[in-house]
Amino acid sequence: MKDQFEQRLANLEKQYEALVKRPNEPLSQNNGVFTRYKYPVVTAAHAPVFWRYDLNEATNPFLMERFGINAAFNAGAIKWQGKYILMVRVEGADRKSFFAIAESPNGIDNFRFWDYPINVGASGEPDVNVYDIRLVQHEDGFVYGLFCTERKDTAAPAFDQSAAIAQCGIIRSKDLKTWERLPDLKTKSPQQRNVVLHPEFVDGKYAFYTRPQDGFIDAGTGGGIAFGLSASITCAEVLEEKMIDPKRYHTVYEAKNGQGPAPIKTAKGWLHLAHGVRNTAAGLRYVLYVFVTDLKDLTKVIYKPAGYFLAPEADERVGDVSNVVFANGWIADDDGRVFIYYASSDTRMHVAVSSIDQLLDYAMNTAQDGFTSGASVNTLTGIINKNKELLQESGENGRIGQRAI
Ligand code: M1P
Repeated sequence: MKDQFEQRLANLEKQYEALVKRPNEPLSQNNGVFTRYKYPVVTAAHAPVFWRYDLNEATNPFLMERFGINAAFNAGAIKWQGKYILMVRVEGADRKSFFAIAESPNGIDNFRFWDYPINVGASGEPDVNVYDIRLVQHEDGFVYGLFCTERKDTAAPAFDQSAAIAQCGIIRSKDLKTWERLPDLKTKSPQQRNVVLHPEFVDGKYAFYTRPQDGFIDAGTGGGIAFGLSASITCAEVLEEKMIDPKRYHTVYEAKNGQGPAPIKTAKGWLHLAHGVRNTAAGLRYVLYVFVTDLKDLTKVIYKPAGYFLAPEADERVGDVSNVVFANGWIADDDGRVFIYYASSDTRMHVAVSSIDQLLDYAMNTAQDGFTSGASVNTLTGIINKNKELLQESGENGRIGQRAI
């Protein structure tokens, strides 16, 4: 029995080390905007062996899993003391999510969880579930984590055990290890998810991207990305939410949308990553899109390419909630690269690498949505005409033109 226990433990540890140390590889095929990587960067299997198993043979002779991990997804991200940090939404077999930090030396592989999950403390009524944290290094000196805190909707009838109320929880830290819980954000909306803190003060106030919403799943009259200010962060309250990026008919964000991570400041404007949701016969489809807001007027969208920036592909399409990509973390590195951390199908984390230059080029030079098929045909015809002219000028029309026709 002892030999079996030890053999099994040795195998578990070997497999774990092989997974965590596996080098990642960029995929050669890309669209020029970003490069995907071959392997997910964090999965449920990245949870340490000493989280999942009681390693004492006396109390666990079969070396059974005692704490199942179902998924590792929707991570906030920050570069901290030279390391690439993901604050991952880890979901146990019991469906409860919690946050745990996984750290990598290079941002693309070798992500390893810190020994303990994060204790977010409590503010008023205990959280039943917490998820989708956005990490922000604010100019006030703290790192903030804004996340969704979910509690049972006690006003719902007893037969409905799914009804929940989502609101924005807030924690802050100066070392990422100990976190101070602040009171939840107050807004007029009955439901709040996808709330993000802007990294700078605006008019001397804390600025928030919110997502007012009527129901827990259904956006109702809400469902767009809004913007609001609060004089305080220790008693944060946004009295007025100004809609800056509303949901819209026949777009990839027709049903609802939400701010991704905090925007990145660039010379051309604030670069935003968001998710858009539309309904299909197969259920909701979540994709990512990009837009840019004005440096002076943060509520003014100045560039917004049509459609999605990144959509679920191949294995990413399948998981606990299929046909979903979701991003609440990215890292703008010192060399101009941007590491975009996205989760697929509420199951695992991936990275796509781009740069500020590529993302701005994409945002500024990709046609915006014309909102009709005719407008799309006009955009495409414009691209073809310009290319034909170019090819004729370069004298290659015969060869390439034939292929095109
Ligand atoms: O299941 C897809 C996503 O659904 C929710 O996103 P939203 O608030 O936009 O509807 C969240 O629960 C998110 O965690 C999840 O990935």
